[in-house]
Amino acid sequence: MHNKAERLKKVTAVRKADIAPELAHRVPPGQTVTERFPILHEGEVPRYDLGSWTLRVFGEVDREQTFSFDDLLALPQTKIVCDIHCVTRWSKLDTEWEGVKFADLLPLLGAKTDAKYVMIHADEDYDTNVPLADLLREDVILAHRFDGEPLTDKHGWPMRLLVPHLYFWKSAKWIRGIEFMKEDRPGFWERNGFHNDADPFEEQRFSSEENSMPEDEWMKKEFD
Ligand SMILES: Nc1nc2c(c(=O)[nH]1)N[C@H]1C(S)=C(S)[C@@H](COP(=O)(O)O)O[C@H]1N2
Ligand SMILES: [Mo]
Repeated sequence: MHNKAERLKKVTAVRKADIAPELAHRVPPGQTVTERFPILHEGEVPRYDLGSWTLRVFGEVDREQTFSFDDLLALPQTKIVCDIHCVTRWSKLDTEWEGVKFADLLPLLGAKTDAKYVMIHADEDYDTNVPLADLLREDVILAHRFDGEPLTDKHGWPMRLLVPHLYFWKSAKWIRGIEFMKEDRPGFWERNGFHNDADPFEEQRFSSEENSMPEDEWMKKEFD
């Protein structure tokens, strides 16, 4: 790891303007870098018995299917190192994850050719929409490990989606379903004022200009 990256890690919150030039291009506008891992979600942290946890695949597919945790572990596993960016203005660089690449899973799912959109369903009553093309990027995985360890409950154990190139609300924790759709449909935050596309480098935070995000919102939340 570079010295500057090492130094950066000692600081809790670094504004983009204060970040080393060789890292600055990785930090989207309006974001602050943290070495910590904020915990954000609606509702309670769900608890599971791994043996009865399932991931249901439905909608525009040839036939509905259900995957167990072991089914997913039996598939090729992919490690990803990526930066993550939350709409509440924190970014975290060089995060390490492991799981099943969405592109590796897709051939098993029997999605119909006109299913261009996906709704990811998660507990508790969370959902988020992502175009299939975005899910097919090389670094999109269904993650079950973070930083060399199984996911913690609060970060989405046993399985979460990881879509590094979009704001982190698209990276649903506690995923339970993948629904293929012909037409796009907004998920939870997308129905509640957030941008449908969520590209952090384009600052696609909100669906309306009237919304805003205070700079220190995330610092009031829980962290690892
Ligand atoms: N099931 C579920 N997944 C969720 C959320 C949620 O409320 N429920 N919140 C999203 C939001 S807004 C963010 S920023 C990230 C936070 O993930 P973290 O707690 O691991 O940092 O989870 C996303 N995934
Ligand atoms: Mo978020």
